[in-house]
Amino acid sequence: MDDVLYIRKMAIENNDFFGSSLPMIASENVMSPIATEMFISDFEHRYAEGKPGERYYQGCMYIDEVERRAMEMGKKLFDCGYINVQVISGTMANLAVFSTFAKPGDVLTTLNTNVGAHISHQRIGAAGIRGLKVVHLPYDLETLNIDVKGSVKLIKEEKPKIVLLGQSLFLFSLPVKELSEAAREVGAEVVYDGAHVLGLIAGKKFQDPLKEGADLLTGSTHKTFPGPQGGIILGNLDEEKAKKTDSAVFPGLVSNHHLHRLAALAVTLAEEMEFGEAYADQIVRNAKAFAQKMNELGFKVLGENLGFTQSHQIAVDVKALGGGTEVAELLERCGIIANKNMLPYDDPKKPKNPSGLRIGVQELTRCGMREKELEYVAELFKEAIIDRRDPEEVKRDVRELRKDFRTVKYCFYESDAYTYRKIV
Ligand code: DSN
Repeated sequence: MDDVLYIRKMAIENNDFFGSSLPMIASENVMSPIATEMFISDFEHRYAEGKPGERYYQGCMYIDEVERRAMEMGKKLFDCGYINVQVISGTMANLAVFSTFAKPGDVLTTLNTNVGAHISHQRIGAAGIRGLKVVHLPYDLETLNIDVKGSVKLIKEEKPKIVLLGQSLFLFSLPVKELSEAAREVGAEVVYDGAHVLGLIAGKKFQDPLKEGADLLTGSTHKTFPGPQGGIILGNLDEEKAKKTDSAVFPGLVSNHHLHRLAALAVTLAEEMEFGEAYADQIVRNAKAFAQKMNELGFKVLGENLGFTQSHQIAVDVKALGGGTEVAELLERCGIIANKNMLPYDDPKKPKNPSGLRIGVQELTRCGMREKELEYVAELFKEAIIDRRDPEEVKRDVRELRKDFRTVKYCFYESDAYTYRKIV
């Protein structure tokens, strides 16, 4: 029992910690209360391998309804003909697509990690696990974006099977149209990894990659899309490609597809249809206001001449202020949670002490903060990092601010996101 009590104590303290801090990791979010409820439903205990109505188990009539409804809502929300809601992570969504559309030895073009691409796109990640030859697209430090001319040339020379677009440090929309045209010429599939911006796409506040020429949109469902940790694959595929992609997920990579997650995803899809546009709009407003204020307060925010950001993220160069590692740790002592991040001019072979910080506003926005509060958060960043005010004092102000912003908004039943729900 001691171990159980200890683990529970850790969980309660973790709730308290995040509920009294400023969580600004760009890949995280909190679920709505009804989506959260799905995690303690009996779905959590069950298996449902196969498709709705064609399961390998009995007892699946209720999850069949949930899965059918999730698929219908997802296709409607993202305006597409194909969806897979069984894939249990964004990395697995990528691996399923890599396995469907390329074989070992084939070329995949993508960005490198220092310019923001995800590890699953790389030789050390899912792309390498599939045995793909990863060739990096050139990047333009002026526009903080893919170098279109160089990339078109590279795609024509390398003739990849997959042109993969999308990043984890994701500030601006990408040249999907231009690169899709080049990809068509060499018969490559265009895959857009929208893990970070999925909620902004759903809310129509970011480019719609499927409309601009991408064949597939992969993602995770717990960042700007504020659902359970999990994955999703969307697109417009013919029947044969759809079947192959589904088979890569099940029976390829996933046995059971975590039914409580699926039910929470279904709830989140329904809530996004109702509240997604308002939420995405406020996220982007908040990110821009926060970036502008940080810049005014003396921080070196990337993309000044580009409007800083079009997404939920901002990137700040803190090399002269101690470097990404030191500054992220200092912020943690102040109750502000963000992560160190490589910036596009950092050496991709040295990720341990990068120049930058990546900061996301999606969770604070979800809890009701608007431009005014984010501008105040920027002031707290200045006090912590530039003025080097006592971290305990900054933390007191953080706690004070947070008290009024713990309720999950943009959903049907608003309630505190961080209260630990004790069963006994
Ligand atoms: N590594 C995550 C991120 O923070 O962006 C995505 O998987």
